[in-house]
Amino acid sequence: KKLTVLSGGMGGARFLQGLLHGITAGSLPGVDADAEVTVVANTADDWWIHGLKVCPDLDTVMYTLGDGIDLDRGWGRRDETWSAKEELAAYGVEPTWFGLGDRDIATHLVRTQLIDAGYSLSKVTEALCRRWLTPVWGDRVRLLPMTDDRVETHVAISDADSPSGKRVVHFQEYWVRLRAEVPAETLVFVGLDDSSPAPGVLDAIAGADLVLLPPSNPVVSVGTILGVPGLRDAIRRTDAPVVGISPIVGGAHVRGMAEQMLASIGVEVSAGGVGRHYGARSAAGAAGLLDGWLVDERDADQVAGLEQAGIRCAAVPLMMIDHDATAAMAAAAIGLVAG
Ligand code: GDP
Ligand code: FO1
Ligand code: CA
Repeated sequence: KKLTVLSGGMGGARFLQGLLHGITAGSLPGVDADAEVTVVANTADDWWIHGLKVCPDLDTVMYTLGDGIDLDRGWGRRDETWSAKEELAAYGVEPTWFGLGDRDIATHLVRTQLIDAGYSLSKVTEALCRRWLTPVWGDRVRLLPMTDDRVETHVAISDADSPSGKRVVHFQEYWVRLRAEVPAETLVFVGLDDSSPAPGVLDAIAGADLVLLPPSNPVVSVGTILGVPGLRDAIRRTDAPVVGISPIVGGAHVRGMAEQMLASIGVEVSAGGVGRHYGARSAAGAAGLLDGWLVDERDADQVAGLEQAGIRCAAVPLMMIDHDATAAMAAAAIGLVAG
């Protein structure tokens, strides 16, 4: 079996960890232990900082599945030290609000050198994954950037000091410095419309036996992946069933500060709102993607409406508290579209 998963950072990575746990344990219906998982990761969070190319979602997935992640922070390396960050601050170098750990910096140095030498982000990611994924998963897990092209999410916020009354900041400044606390007036996905899917991405969707949308951010993670020209169509056309898992539980993001993101594109912050935003693949003439959608038990009242919209739906526990709970979510997602 071939499974293809469109992933952001923390939500996607935790889901993948549980999914792989379920595959290894043989607890997923109809999925054998040598199933192959292709991860298509969001790269619109990427940016250049201190001369380094940093890819937070790729690295979060890579470190998580390679058992190098800092579990408390959810990003960056375990057993991290921060000498380089302190030294940069001592020089007065901005930004001081974005911290690159010493171990993490090695990843960005390798990546940046290879990019500067002309290698594509796909090739570079493959090289980094030879350290992190191959020893653990062999050929069974592949991590692909959504695109090799430069795509960056920028956010327009209001700024009384600016003549236009507005200021546009990179997603990282919005997320990390501003903690996503001020309204996101407009999201601008710079370069997205002119990007193309990275090598292997469309094939991974067309050739999949199952496509999963993990509980990743629907706007700035899955939304940007779907915005790569050709990608949404590939999902609509694949013979594989497409199932998603709601990142919204009981009307709010889990461990999240992502409310502004859905609000900025006018989508209701609810499990049903996000399910309808992705839409039913069966709906005639529409751009929907989903055959199935999982909501949390607390959102069971939304199931009937989603079913009516043409999406198979079930309400199950959706908190990724441990590998078993997350594997059970994956099993429920697969069960929803089996047979
Ligand atoms: P990011 O790139 O680090 O923001 O991570 P993702 O985009 O992959 O995932 C972020 C989303 O994960 C947030 O919107 C959360 O609501 C969701 N999330 C985090 N933990 C859980 C969980 O235990 N259950 C569910 N259903 N969603 C979760
Ligand atoms: N998140 C923070 O809240 N503060 C940081 O200083 C920070 C640094 C950082 C460095 C490398 C990296 O890969 C991720 C980093 N993150 C940091 C997390 C990350 O940028 C955001 O959570 C995501 O982009 C949203 O997915
Ligand atoms: Ca992200």
